[in-house]
Amino acid sequence: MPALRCELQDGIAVVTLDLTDHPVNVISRAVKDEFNATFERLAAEPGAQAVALFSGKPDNFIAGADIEEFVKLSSAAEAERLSADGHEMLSRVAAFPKPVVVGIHGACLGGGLEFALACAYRVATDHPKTQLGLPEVQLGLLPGAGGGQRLPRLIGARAALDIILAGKVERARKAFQLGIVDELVPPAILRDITLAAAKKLAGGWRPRRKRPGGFVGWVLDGNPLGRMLVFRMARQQVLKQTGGNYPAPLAALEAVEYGLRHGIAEGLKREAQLFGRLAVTDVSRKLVQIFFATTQLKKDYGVADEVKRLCIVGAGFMGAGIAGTAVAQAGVDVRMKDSDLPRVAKGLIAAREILDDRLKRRRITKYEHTRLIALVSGSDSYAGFGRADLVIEAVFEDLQVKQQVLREVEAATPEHAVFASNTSTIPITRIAEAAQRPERVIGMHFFSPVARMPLLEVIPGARTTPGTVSTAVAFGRRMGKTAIVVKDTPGFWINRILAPYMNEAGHILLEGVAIEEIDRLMVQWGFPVGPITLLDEVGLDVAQKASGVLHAAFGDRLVPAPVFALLVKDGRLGRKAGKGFYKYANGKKRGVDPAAYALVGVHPNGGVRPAEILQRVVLTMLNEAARAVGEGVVRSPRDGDIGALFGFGFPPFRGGPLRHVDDLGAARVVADLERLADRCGERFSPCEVLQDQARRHGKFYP
Ligand code: 3H9
Repeated sequence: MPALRCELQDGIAVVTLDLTDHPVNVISRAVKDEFNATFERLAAEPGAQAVALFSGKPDNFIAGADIEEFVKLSSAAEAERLSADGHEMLSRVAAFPKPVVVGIHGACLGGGLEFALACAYRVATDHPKTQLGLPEVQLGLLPGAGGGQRLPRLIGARAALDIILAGKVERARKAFQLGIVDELVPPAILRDITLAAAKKLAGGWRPRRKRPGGFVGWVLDGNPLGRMLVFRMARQQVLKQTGGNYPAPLAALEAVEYGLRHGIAEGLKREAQLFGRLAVTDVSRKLVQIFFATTQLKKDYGVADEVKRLCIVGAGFMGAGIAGTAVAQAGVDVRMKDSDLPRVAKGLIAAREILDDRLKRRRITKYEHTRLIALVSGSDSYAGFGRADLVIEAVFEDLQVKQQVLREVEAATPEHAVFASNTSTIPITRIAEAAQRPERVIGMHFFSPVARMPLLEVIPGARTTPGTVSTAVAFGRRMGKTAIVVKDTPGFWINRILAPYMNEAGHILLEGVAIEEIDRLMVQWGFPVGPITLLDEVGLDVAQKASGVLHAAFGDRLVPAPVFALLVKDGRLGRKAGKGFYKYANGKKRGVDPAAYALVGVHPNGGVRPAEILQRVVLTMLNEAARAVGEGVVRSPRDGDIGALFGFGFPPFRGGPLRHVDDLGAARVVADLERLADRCGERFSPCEVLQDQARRHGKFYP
């Protein structure tokens, strides 16, 4: 089926892109060929004075180049050619003898935006679905169809680098303010306004564009010296943020700088070369795999949920976080309940803060803010639960308390309502023992802070029905979360694989390694924060409780390092208490607290070598992850890896713990674990899954 339709309307060639066999529009090789042929024809078409391009999809403009094609690229030269072909097509659009305009509604990303940038005029709808950006670096690539050349020329180097180096996607309004889009219109008049612009341009009118950024913009972007400063600062920031682990942003920076220095033609050549190199790197391959794994996960259990009213029991930090995120993301009616009104009031304020934050960051309008706030209400009774479709409890982590809440909720809610527990340590099947309707009981384990953490673990109990799982997954997704379905075993997936990692950091600390040193090494390895900082963030009491449960379930292998209990006893619960391993003042981390060393009775003395620290903390996590996969805790290595990436920031360029085992090779992991078991103890004994893989050269991924 051809992807392009073309019709003449009042002297304008209206071209519509619609890949009928694909959910979104992408620019594949075949689409490129069609564009080339269409433009060749239109150049010679006397009835067309201008060209206007639209998408035939209801909510998508162009999602970029076809990422599926990247997977098949076998050499840098082939990838370079792909980019050069894109340049050729878009240079033809940019130099087309008749004005080409675009009417954008829906996602306009990567190659889609690069197409738009090559056009003479861009009109976009002000709809929330209209988003524009160059997310290529998120795939370990750079904008390879001229984005790194045309965007800085349009909006200035500073603003362009801000988008390109972070792989940012902006809403239409912001894109308009930045000057990426020429006109912003409601969807209903997109077509008319775009055609009118095409007509005016055909008549000789030229839009006048102000360079954004005013005087400062001129000083920094408009002269070589200012630009040098911009690039130097950008390079420093990239190095700081990527720790040198991601080559794409630096390559993108080079392509932009080179183009501004040597002209667009040379810039495009350099861009193609760098794109070619990046496309075949291991990092890009991993990030592309993560993209596909995440989109596949969106489809699993992909039935529409019917949740219109969400009720929450427990208006504490978690409950309020769930309430605020649910209303902000899913726009549902939310009712909170706690035991007394002051608690409810506190919860309502905390939920509202999430909406205030969205307003401040202009993710929602004032009008939406007011409308959404009105959707959240609270009470100290179960009044209002009669209309609940889903109830999430976030009360004290105690089996009896949770079972009591379950009984009360069942009495107050309709038959169809799902009861979800936000427990992190209690088996769902145990909670459901108190249920009249155990088939409607499930676990929804959110991570703190709910508004920011992207993962949700969904845990069916022994008697939970598939329909209940679908409701929980679908609602989690509406809340903007990536949901993985995990088995009802202690620690589920995330805490199970985090526990040995945190414990090992504790053991190493007791052997005399400085706290900052452990954290620094793990950040250098690619984690967003080190394990000791993570402990402070999670809360030492929470970590102690979770590690206690895991110890009880799995025995000495997961014995908690004694440091946690010592800190908890001293009231050092981490950031929330203003003291933990680190000191905190005014909400900011202020360095390691020497008192923490005194408390655990060690003085940092260098201790274990860095290479051994890395090996111990990483391998113990990989070992536990492999074991848990063997027990079916996650449904696939893909779910396990996505969980680790989104749950606690396992370094994306390493693909996830199971992908990392594959990269290292099970035989090597087993040999290293055996050496560690001899030296440091039985807890390192390689699990059966790894031993088996080592014997038969097996892997988690085919
Ligand atoms: C690029 O452009 C490079 C250029 O600079 C230079 C080249 C030389 N390709 O996410 P969804 C599929 S790099 C192939 O569930 P949503 C996706 O896999 C590209 N397939 O929908 C899924 O397939 P399936 C830069 C793609 O509404 C289906 O579409 N662009 C592509 O939640 C539905 O996807 C990006 O990085 C693609 N480009 O979100 C944007 N995009 O149903 C990546 C999507 O068979 N895409 N698919 O499993 C997105 O961010 C989201 O998909 C989007 C829609 C926001 C567009």
